[in-house]
Amino acid sequence: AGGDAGGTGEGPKPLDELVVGFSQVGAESGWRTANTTDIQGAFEDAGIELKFSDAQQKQENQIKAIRSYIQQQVDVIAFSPVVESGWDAVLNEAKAAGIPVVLTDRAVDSADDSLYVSFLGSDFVEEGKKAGEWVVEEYADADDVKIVQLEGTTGAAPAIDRAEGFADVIGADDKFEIVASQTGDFTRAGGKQVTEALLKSNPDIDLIYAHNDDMGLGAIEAIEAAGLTPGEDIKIVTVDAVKDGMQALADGKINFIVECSPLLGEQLVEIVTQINDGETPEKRIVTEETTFTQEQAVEALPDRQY
Ligand code: GZL
Repeated sequence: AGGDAGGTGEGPKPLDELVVGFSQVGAESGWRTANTTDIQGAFEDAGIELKFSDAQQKQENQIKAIRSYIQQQVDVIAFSPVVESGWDAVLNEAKAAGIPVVLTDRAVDSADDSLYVSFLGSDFVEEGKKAGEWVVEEYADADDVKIVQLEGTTGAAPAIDRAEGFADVIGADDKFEIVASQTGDFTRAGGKQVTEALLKSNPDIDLIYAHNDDMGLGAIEAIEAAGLTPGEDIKIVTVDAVKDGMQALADGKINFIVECSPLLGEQLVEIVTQINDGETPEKRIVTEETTFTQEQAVEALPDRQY
């Protein structure tokens, strides 16, 4: 597999000669494992070789994986950057090697957007706003609302943007107060530990806004361990809409979920084939996603793919 995919040199390669290197964040959440399964399945269906590495949520492992794909002269490199910053050096090495890079799921904050061909993933600010809009509606008649925020991985685009979108919306009314905000690193264990600690220091909170279902599920365990009823004594809003989150929503333990689709495999294959054919993919491709109330979760659960 030569360094230049389609665009220059000998023109489009047969798909069974294409090699793509993918660096995945890790396996920290239900969303992540669904994302991995979908991407691996899409490349298998397309008959395109996918070299895959799991970085255990460490940026240095992703940089090592990308360098290894450059050494192997893969045709395209794709990755979901665990955090936004610190990528320019390795992305310039890929550029110097003539290997196109595609971002999936999360963004990088590089000023130089020539370092990647396309960014495929959700609009996380929009997701935060959707969560905020539900809170404003839900507490329309309340005088003051105390909120705990469970943040995703520090420095990760979804954590930064979901906090920004949420704050934009609830910031319009000072009856909403985020009394504590801490990272649970997108994991169930992290969500449980942080909630246990924050319940002790903030016994009278009304709502938990968790940046993903897994931290919300951890919060449920902590709330129940404290003898309280999740979804009633303390309401919970999360993002993702993976099966376990949707089950908790249907069971009334979570109150609202903003969907973040992990099903990026087919669109990533499409981008890779466009690059191979010497075409220029869209620079920014935003995934389609919706929101779920408890009633909608009961309806949707039987058909959920992930
Ligand atoms: C969002 C993705 C986030 C999910 C979490 O696109 O990056 O990472 O919301 C996952 O569940 O850990």
